[in-house]
Amino acid sequence: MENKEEQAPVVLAGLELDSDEDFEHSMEEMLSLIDACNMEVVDVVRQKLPHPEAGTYLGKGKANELKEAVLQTGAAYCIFEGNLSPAQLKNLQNITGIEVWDRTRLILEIFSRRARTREARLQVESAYLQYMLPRLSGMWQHLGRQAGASGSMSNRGIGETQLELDRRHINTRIAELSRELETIKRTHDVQRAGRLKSTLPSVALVGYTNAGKSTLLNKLVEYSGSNEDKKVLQKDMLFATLDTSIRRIHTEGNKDFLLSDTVGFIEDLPHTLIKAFRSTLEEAVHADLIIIVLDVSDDYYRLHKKVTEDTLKELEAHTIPRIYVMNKADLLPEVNGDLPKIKQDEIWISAEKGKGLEELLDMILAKVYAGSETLTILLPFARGDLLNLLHQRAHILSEEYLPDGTLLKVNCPADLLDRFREYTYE
Ligand SMILES: Nc1nc2c(ncn2[C@@H]2O[C@H](COP(=O)(O)OP(=O)(O)OP(=O)(O)O)[C@@H](O)[C@H]2O)c(=O)[nH]1
Ligand SMILES: [Mg+2]
Repeated sequence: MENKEEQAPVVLAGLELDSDEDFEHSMEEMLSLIDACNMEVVDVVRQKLPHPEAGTYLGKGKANELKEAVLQTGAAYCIFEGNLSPAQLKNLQNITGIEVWDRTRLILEIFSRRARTREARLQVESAYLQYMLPRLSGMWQHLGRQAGASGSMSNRGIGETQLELDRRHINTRIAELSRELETIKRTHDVQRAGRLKSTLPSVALVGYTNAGKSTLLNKLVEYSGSNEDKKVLQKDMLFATLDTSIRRIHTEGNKDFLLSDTVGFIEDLPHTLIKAFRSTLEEAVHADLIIIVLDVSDDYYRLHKKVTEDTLKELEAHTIPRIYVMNKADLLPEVNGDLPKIKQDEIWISAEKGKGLEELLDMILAKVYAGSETLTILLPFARGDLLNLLHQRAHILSEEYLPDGTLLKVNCPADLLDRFREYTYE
């Protein structure tokens, strides 16, 4: 890969199909993705066609124009807005003489650069290998040419033997990775089960990349006066977050909950990546409440909302209750003055300016502690475990020691009601 400091020059190519209404938006998003990969667009080649050309994606003439642009600019990569078939990729690489990436390949590259934890690294490697597998022949053809140039062997022989070896090698590695990931997932499941049984309701922040999820997590931690001072990275860059972070949010009256922040979504998130990141995203799947964070200052936020909802469906998390946070509302002059604005399950806030945090917390608590009831109970002294549970989860209104045990008046969360009914005291 290129030196990280130096931005690799890129020619961006886009094909506008008749059916594609959001082409301009996709091209703009490509600029942000390329930027997130520390590369620089030096030229853009675009074409309008009813459908992609089978062999070269672009039309023949356009493909030659692309080659010219590459020669003129000295670009190191040619990146396509859409996704290319293995054959198209190979042909375009031959035509331009440089490395050709499609959108999926670019997103994989960003993920691989950002992956920090062991789990994220394994997930990205697995997604990358699955992507490469059907595209290997293009790569070996390239190597074969080099070997052929030295004149000692037949291109075909080297290419094909190497290809076969590589396929086998990669398949073995993919299997190995899924075993390792499965082990990590089991550990997570056990940890999650532990949290579910003994502690607090869980709330997950999800949404399009760059919507402000990490900013909101940091602000809520700060606002709740929690002493967890470990901030998560918030940055104006696509896919700043790749791992899941969980923080405990303190509230008055013992209504604490766990808040998680995770990898953002994007339109057409490559399927291999969704699959590979499933265990990272699993935190959202198991939440009691999902907060969908949207950047309302983005003209395309409705599209982002749909992408988020579709991705949740794919993760089978669409039945979990949700709140919609319309974030970055400070950038909308018409509402900025009177934030927060609340409409049913939607709340307009500014995470960055800290506007609407209190109201959002109220909405969260109303949801996760919905169905809670005030009970008067007498707990035998022997049930210290249950007393602890109440202290962790319930809002304790009064507590007094009687000869037979502890008499408590509590606001008990719905999921615990059954466990305490038998101790109710008239
Ligand atoms: N004006 C404004 N900017 C905000 C607000 N919330 C977040 N931002 C900015 O938006 C950018 C992205 O914020 P993040 O919190 O990193 O977004 P994210 O959703 O975690 O993004 P990924 O981790 O990349 O998926 C940062 O530059 C923030 O400062 C807001 O309420 N108003
Ligand atoms: Mg983030």
